[in-house]
Amino acid sequence: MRVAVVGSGAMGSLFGGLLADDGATVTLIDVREPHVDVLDREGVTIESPEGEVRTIPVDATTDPTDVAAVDLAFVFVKGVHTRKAVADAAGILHGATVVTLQNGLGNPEEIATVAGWDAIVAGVTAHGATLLGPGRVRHAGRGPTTVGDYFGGDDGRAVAVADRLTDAGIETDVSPEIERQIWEKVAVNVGINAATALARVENGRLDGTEPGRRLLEAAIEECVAVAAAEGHELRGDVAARAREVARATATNRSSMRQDVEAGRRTEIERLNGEVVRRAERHGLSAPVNRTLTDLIRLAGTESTTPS
Ligand code: KPL
Repeated sequence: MRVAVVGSGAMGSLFGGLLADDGATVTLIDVREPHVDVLDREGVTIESPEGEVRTIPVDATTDPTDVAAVDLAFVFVKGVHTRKAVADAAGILHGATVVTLQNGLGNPEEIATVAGWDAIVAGVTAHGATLLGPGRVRHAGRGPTTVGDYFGGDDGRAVAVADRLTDAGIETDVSPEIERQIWEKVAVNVGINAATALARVENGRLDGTEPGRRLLEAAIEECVAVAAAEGHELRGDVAARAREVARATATNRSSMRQDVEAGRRTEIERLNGEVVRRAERHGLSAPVNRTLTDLIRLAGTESTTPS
């Protein structure tokens, strides 16, 4: 099987490397030249959660037009880059099953405009990975991965993707309600990421302090209302689940905090910003998410006038 990974940072390199180790012919695509040089020359080096290190041969390039047609493509760029990345990789995506496990809302829709609606398998993953340096990834933790045929149809493609990933050591199941599961992950990120980025605190402070809990719960309440307006009743007490995640990752710096501190663009427009836009469409208001979004726009490298 020929596989391409569009956006081969930590997660893309990890998934691509594990698939290559399982016998797939994998090309990793990324914009970072030093990273791509090492990947192409030496392969991808993965440190497992148990500390075992191995190097797996892969092809790598910065130019997606270099890559011949594939059977399976993963899009792992950050949501702010999806539109451009899939436009640049259009030649690879045509005819392939295209998988997105990216954070936030709106990625499947953007990818589908290039790859076609039937091609999209979307999902969520709890695997964690960190890029240690060019060509080198730490597989920080394992967790469940769930995929589904995002725009309906039968489960054929999602089942095939789940089987392929599971064979490669990435335990994956298939859900008929994948959009709701994506919303449930989004709600956790909406509750934790922007607040920790703005207050420059570790995740645990959101559960461990009164203002932290208030902010988390208010942002999530608005998110849950928007999901319901879109036909997705999120299960159980979503805020309690997010507080559990904050406790479980108490000493982590959230990804958005890391982005703000490093001067990188954040995922705010795919998370809280998207909640605000969708709230407006449904005649709802989302003042907490609007404020969090505007503060991140002010603090970071975002456009202050997003479309
Ligand atoms: O997914 C995360 C992120 O930082 O993006 C959480 C769950 C908040 C862990 O840090």
